Amino acid sequence: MQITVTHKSTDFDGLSSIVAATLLYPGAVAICPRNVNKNVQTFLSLHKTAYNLALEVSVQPGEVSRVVVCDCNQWQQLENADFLQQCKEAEFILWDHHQQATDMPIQRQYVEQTGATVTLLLRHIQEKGIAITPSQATLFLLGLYEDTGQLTFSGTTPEDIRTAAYLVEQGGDLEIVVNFLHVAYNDMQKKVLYRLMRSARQYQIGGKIISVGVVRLDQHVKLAAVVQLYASIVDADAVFIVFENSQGDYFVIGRSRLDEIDVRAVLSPFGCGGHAGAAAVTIKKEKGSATDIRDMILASLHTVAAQGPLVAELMSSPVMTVPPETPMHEVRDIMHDQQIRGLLVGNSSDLQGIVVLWDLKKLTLRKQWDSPVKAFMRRSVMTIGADALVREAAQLMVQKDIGHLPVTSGKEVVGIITRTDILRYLYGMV
Ligand SMILES: [Mn+2]
Repeated sequence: MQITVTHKSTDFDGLSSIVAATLLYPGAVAICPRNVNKNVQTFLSLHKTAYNLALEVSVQPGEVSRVVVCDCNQWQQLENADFLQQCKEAEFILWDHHQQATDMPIQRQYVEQTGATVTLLLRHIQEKGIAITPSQATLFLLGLYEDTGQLTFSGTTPEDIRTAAYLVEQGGDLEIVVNFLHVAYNDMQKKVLYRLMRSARQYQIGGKIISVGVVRLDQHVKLAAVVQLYASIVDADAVFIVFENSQGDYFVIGRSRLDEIDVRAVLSPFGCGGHAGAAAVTIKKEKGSATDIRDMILASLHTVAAQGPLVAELMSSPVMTVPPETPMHEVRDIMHDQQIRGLLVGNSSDLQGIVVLWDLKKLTLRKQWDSPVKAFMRRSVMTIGADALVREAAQLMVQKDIGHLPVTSGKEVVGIITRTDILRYLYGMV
């Protein structure tokens, strides 16, 4: 007998992966854990018979010839771990998109960083020309959409998006998908959300908005959905919530919507599993108080956020300046000849102002072109340190709506960084 298995607290990616795996391994039976997420439970109560699922393995361990593990790679995540560990004759195969090393005796593995595990399985299903039914396509689409936040999470790959198109072509029903992805929040979840709204604090780290909160819980609550909702309400780039249970242990959930904030890296000092965009970790109370844990997360955030190119690496240097008495027609000619959109006024140790191409548009009278630049320049000039991160410069430009930032080292102006430099950086061209 061949079986396909997935993690407890089964989500749609886990469920769709064990069903997809039965297509790749004909004759295999998908074993659905008893402990599944609420929306998966609701879906199954209506669709159970549409898929060939079993709730338990009906044979002896010695009769299992193959175990296909999907969407998880640790023994402790599996419901039937004890049984499976006795399947000494079985070939173990892993299909997964998580990156941490497995502790199972895997003989063959298909592990890649796709947005959902089911994408990997569907690549092979398509290559082999195996047909899928509309109800299978709908389930697979649910798995794909849930794990990629409807194709919006930063871990979503082009292949995930192509796979979504393929599933819709095969009859995947988007209306059903949206119906089951929508989660209704229960009273306890709402309470946790209110507490989060009141207690979590916003920090600005490396130019990003990070929200960190501590909440005490006295009963079991499904937290991931609450944290997700909280993150979208407060509009933070990343959130980390420390939940303390009645025994004093902690459960930390991190969510990020930016590549630069890898929540798994931030939580890695605690031995965390998960993805760059979504990770969670259990921490024993011996590690310290809830505020100690929060401070450790903040310290780790500073280390992770401190990574990235510096303004000094991207700025133009040396920087061109003109004296305040320079007539505007000369300023215009310099900008034209040098193909620059902004010019600093004063000198490198005494910055007096800045004039940008836009300011020239205000000049309508002929005699204005003979007036000195000091009459038209902007006097309050925002600057940034050469040792700041490029992404901090980007943040400042967006906040203040400016296109040029003179770069300082001590009191000296040592360069300039422009909107164009930032765009080249953001699009990965440097
Ligand atoms: Mn998954």
